[in-house]
Amino acid sequence: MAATIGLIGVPSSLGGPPVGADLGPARLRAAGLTARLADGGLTVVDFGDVPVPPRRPRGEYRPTGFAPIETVARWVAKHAWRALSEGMIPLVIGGDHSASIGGMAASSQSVPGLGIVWIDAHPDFNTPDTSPTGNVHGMGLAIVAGWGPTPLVRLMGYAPMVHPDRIVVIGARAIDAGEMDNLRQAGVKVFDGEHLERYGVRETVGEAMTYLGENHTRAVHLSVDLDVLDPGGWPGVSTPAPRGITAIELALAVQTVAEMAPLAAMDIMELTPPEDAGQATVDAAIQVAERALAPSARARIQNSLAR
Ligand SMILES: [Mn+2]
Repeated sequence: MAATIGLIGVPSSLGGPPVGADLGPARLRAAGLTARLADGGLTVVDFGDVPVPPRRPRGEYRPTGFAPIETVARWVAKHAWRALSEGMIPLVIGGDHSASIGGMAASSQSVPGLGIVWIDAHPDFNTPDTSPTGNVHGMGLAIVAGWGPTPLVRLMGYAPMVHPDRIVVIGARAIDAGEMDNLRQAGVKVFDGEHLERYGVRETVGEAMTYLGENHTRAVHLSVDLDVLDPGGWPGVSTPAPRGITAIELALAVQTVAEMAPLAAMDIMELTPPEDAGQATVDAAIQVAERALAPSARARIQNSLAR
C-alpha cells in the first residue's frame, strides 16, 4: 500500500542567517512538489505552513533567542504528531534546519525504536557554548540528542528525544572544534564527507544503517539539509560549505536509506530560493523527496536506467 504523506511547511529562517530560507516551502510548492509526489503514487495531505513569529524588526542582525524557535518547534510537533497518529509520514519542508527539532520531538514520542539519519554538511551539534554564530540551526541535532538549552531539549518533557547511539550523521564536512568535542562526548557516529568520497554513497549509507540496526533502530527519521550538496552546482542554501556531493548521489543516498529501514518521517531543509540561481537546488530537493518516498517514481527511474 502506498504511503500517505503529511506535508508540513515551516517558512522560518529564525534559526539561521536572514538570507531567505523562510521562502523555501512556498518555492517547493510552486515548483510542483505535491504533484510530483502524487505522480509517484503517493497521497499527499498538505497541512499548510506553521505560523512563524516575526524576526526582530530593527537593528543589526543577531541570532534569534530560543523562545520563537520553541514556538515554531511546538507547532511543527503538533502537526507531525497528528500526521503520525493518522498513519501518515510527516514531510517537513523548510525553512532553516532548527525546524527539525519539532518533527523529531513528535517522531520520538510516536515511533518505537526511532533512529535518526542526519544528512548535512554540518552535524548541527553545537551548543550555545560552542556555537561560533549563536544560530540554533547549528544546534538542532544536539538538542534532539539531549544537549543544549533546556526549554528545547525538554520540549516533550523528556530527554533525550533520541539516544545518541541511534543517531548517524552522513556527509558532514564543516565541523566546528567545540562541536567535534560534543559529538565525541555524546558518542554520535559521524560518516563525514571524506568517508563518502572514499567509500561512496552505497557503502557509507549501508554502514550507517547497519550500525543503527545493531543499536535496535526499528524506523528512521531522515533529515536532509540541502547544503550537503556541492554549492558549486546547487547554491540554494543559507550556509554553503565548499565541496559536497551531487544531486544524483544525494538521491541515491536517501533511496538507500528508505530501502534499508522503514521511514517514519522526513525533513528537507534549508532551501533558500534567493540563492538558487537556475533552480538546481529546488529540483534536487523534489528529487530527494521522490526518491525517498515514492515507490513508483523509484521504479520508473530504475526502469529507464535498465533500458
Ligand atoms: Mn543542518
